[in-house]
Amino acid sequence: MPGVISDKERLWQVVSEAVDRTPVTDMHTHLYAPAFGCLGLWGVDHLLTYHYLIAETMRQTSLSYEDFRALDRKAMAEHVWRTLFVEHSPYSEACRGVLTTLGRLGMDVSSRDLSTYRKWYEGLTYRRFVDLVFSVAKVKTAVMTNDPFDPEERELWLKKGDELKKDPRFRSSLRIDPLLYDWKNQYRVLRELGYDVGPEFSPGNRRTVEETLRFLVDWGRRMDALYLAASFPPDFDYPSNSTASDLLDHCVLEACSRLNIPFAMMIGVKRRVNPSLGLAGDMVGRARVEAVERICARHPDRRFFVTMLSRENQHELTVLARKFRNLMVFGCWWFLNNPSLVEEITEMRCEMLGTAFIPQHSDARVLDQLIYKWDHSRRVIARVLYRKYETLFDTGWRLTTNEIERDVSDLLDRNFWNFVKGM
Ligand code: HDL
Ligand code: ZN
Repeated sequence: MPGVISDKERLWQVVSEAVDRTPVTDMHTHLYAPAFGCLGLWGVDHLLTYHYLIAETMRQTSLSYEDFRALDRKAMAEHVWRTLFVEHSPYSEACRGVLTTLGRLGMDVSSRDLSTYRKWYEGLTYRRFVDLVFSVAKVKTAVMTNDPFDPEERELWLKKGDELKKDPRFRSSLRIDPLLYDWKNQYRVLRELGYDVGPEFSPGNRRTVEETLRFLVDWGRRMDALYLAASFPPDFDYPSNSTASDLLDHCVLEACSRLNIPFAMMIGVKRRVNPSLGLAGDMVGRARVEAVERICARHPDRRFFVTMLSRENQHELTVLARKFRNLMVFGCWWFLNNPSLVEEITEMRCEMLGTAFIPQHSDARVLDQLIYKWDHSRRVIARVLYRKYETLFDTGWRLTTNEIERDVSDLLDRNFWNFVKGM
């Protein structure tokens, strides 16, 4: 066969280059296209005030939560820099990520001079910076988390509509946590938007069911959403006597059917265990994989992206994916997005799912983060994939460069699009 790889040194070279160069589709981010204006976060001060770094700073500073929150963005960034990068060595994953990003953008990280980093960004626009970051990070598409229950974003969709969808590098997902878990307040949003829903959601209230379904389909079409998504607490169960379970059965999965798109479930987050930390105050909890088993079994015609937040859930979830072809496991989410855990989880998935999973998403909130989140993940994924191909090589099996590039493209890009399209 042409291009057969005949030794392990060449094998490593082919694997590492394929993983390093393959443009990725990043299926879950909190980034925004330039048309969303100030919703798009970028620059070194936003990098330094990422909620992961705020959680780490608050462990090392004597400042009270209130005094820290009262700081303006620049002062907050300077406090994080001083606390985590000057007074202590910045080897945590989120700290290292800042330095990887600045270095990959061409700054002299060894200067340790925050003012020179800030100066580097001067004169840049967000739009121009999108071009640069997508090129450096080799990201081809970033899927946004679009929330119609966020008043600022909702207004943008109502006023600017299709203008928000013009940049093909940014695609939408329709995020519906508030509908599932805060109906008593959020039903008012649907009523304001012209959907005749009542203060209680019950399957017996056909008008509310039909109007909620109409809302989901209308907004899925408005956004051209690639999937509907929600996060779920550790105690999520399905089916269960709960508004969330009823909404899934009577509205959400039917909307996915009419839109012919998957439903993404991100399971195992306990919101605001420490409210003083804001976004940084969320916790992980072991969840019920049986709930995923039951929803996949009860809805064989629906497609489910699933990621779980607890390390303890990963083995069961991987085995479950072997049982249900309508289940696509994705990412090493949030507290799992650390090299030691990405390595463990990715190896387990390779061993049980072959190439039929999506190893990573960035969850980036600040545009610059695409650079480090994908740089760090690619290195681990390359190491794991090399080990898999090496054991294959030891059996006498021989691979070609094209085959390895095919597999890597499946993992980092095609698996996502094929699952969205139901192929
Ligand atoms: O619910 C989610 O989408 C999570 O990813 C949260 O946004 C979380 O705050 C986060 O950014 N994790 O990386
Ligand atoms: Zn997220």
